[in-house]
Amino acid sequence: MILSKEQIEESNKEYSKNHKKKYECISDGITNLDEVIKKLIDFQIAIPSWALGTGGTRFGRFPGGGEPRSLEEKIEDIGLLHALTRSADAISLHIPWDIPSNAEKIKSLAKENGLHFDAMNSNTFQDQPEQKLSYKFGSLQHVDKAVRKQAIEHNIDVIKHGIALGSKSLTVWLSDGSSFPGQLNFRKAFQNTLESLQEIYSALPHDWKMFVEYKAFEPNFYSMTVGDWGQSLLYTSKLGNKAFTLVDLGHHLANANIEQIVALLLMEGKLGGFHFNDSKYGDDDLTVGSIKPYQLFLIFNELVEGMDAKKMNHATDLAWMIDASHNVKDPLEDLLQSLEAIKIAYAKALLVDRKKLVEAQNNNDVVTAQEILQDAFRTDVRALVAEARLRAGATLNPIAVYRNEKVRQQLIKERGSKTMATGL
Ligand code: LRH
Ligand code: MN
Repeated sequence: MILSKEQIEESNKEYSKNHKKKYECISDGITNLDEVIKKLIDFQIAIPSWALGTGGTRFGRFPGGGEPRSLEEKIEDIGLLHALTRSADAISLHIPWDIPSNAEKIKSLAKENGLHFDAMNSNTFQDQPEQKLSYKFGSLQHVDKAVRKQAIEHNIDVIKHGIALGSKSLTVWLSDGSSFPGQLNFRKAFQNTLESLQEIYSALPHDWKMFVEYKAFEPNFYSMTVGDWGQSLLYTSKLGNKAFTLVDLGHHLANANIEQIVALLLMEGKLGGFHFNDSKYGDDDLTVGSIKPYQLFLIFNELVEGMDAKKMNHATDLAWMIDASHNVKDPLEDLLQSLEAIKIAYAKALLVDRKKLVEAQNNNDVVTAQEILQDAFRTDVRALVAEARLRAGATLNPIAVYRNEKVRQQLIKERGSKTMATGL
């Protein structure tokens, strides 16, 4: 379903008066206003191809209807998100859930929707129907060299799909690990995994990156072979300068200080990117900023400080991706909320008075340092984020337009109420 420019302009008329008032109110206090708005416009987030349908758990899945039945329809849905927000100009594909039937056709359809392909994701955490050897006891770590070989070949196959689509990176997340003490020799598992990753790494084109995503637990519940940022950094340091660590916000043990992990990975030049989501307990894959918005702000605070210290380009030097699943919400509305939460956290981090903060830190003035951060966090920046959308040709109020245009109803009429998208 395409949203025309006219529909967007028409919809903005209803909200522009209220927006102007709010925007004038916040903008007169900001010195580097145009720079902040430009940065917000340039900041684009990739949408996962596996999160456009209703997700589920082992206890049940309740599809909401109108789910995309093909990669083409997934591109259409992401195109709609981008038209509404001008903030989601990329797709992150998962293979084999979304194998492109005809790469050229898929690439041009994406282009028509203003989209390109971000990181490709391999999958050696499920056995495919025609697969010879099982990944029940792992893939790149497996004690059997033949299983490792099969998994390496799959990753190289995924790179080939990515090259055909113009992607420039591969994300490797491994479910490998163990569920009981004694089941696994940790050292051999690490060495098998490193050796396997080195074979995949050597198949990367010169201008590609490899992201090694860590996770503390699930589906293994005693050890994960890429279990935390330290282990991922060990792999990426041994692999080479095209390998980086990917931080999925839901992949940490309770109360981990993720913003400190981000600061140190950035310092080491080994932070590759993010899978944004939120969680209260485990890898809940909930809407970004819905449970711990202050943590998300603190992460962006470290990102802005650390990237500026290295003169990095905020929009292009790291991979910004959402990785969420939608059990009770309309997937597209949930993704619109996540996009908004990410831009809000970034906008607040851009408002932090860095000079005063460094001064307070150098004077061990703890209260002032905390007040400087909380002042930015407590600033309502929604009008700034909306202004960035408006200047980029998007809507002032994406969810309202999505509902007023009865998008889900139209998708159900077009695709049916029982369609199930591939993915989690
Ligand atoms: C693992 C993960 C990984 C994806 C999968 C869909 O929990 O975060 O990034 O491959 O979700
Ligand atoms: Mn992830």
